[in-house]
Amino acid sequence: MTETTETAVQFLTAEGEFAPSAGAEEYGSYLDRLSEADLQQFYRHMVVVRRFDLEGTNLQRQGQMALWVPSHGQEGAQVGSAFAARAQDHIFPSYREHAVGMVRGIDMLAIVELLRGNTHGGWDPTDPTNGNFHGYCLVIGSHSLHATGYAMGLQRDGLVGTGDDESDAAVLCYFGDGATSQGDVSEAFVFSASSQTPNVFFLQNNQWAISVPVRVQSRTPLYLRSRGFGIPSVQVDGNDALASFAVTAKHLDDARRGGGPQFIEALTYRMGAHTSSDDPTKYRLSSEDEYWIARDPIVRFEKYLRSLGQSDAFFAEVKAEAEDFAADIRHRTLALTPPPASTIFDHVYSEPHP
Ligand SMILES: Cc1ncc(C[n+]2csc(CCOP(=O)(O)OP(=O)(O)O)c2C)c(N)n1
Ligand SMILES: [Mg+2]
Repeated sequence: MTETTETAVQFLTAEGEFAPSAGAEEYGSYLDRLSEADLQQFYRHMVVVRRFDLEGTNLQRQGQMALWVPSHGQEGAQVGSAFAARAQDHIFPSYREHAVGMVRGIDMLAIVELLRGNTHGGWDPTDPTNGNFHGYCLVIGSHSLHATGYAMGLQRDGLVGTGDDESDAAVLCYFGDGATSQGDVSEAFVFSASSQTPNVFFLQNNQWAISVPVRVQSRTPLYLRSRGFGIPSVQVDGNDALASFAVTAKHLDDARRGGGPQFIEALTYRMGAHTSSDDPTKYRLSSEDEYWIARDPIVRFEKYLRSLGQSDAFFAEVKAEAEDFAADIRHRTLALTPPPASTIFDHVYSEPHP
């Protein structure tokens, strides 16, 4: 039905118990970087982004958006990995990395504006408020090339492998299981391996590429893919935010230090529809959903925090915060006005022409 997690690095079981898996030893020390406040932030981000995501779906159903692309179910993979990145690292998302954007501190209304058709593109990753978070990319896998090219640029600017934690940078690129079937991703692997670029390729294997299951796309587990290109790889339980954090932190460190590209396959599940234009009940069984609902990244993290003594008041506070966040997004969405048509050219030509 779905890939197992037998080889995957895991710290938290589906029941929220701290029980490191066999392959977890080399990653354990990375968890020392997390304070109690960080753990609370992990939870807060996951809960708030899930509520944000639901509001996006609601707004689409009410005719306020052309399309919505849900992140529901993938919050553990996204929040853990995004937390592992440093301020100077660059992030190349595909199109459902809402939680990554939130961790990087972008104004989440920007995602609504994009999917409402309310911008003419022109996302500026160099704007200091955008956290080195690059634009969403709907052309599957294409941004793996942008990420590789960007990393080659960092090398040429001398921003890799100097041993300086403050300035050495890496590039974290997110894509899906379906994207691994694209030529662009293979080409990115070739160039990245040849130039030993500071890339971490973070695959969220959410088990589906719209209606095509991952087993149809690959005869081997996907984490083995990159090894033929000379890129080391690891499989992680993506619904375990701690494992996602620790594994990404290690491989980003390796990449920043000049260790070349790294590949992470995070096993997760797209709990809802591919987009608001999709009906997953047409192609998958509810038993599969149930299997993954029992592995929900947020439920597991809540159980873990409760086992550490986190109070009911904290969980109630986060829930209220998520409601406020969604209400604010709704309010600001309804207040949006279309940009002047002429601004479409602002992001196309570097200079005016006749
Ligand atoms: C080059 C290209 N081909 C096809 C599509 C249509 N398409 C949109 S999403 C998608 C599936 C992508 O699956 P995956 O990479 O697993 O990412 P997920 O949506 O599951 O996060 C396809 C084929 C596209 N957007 N771009
Ligand atoms: Mg997928």
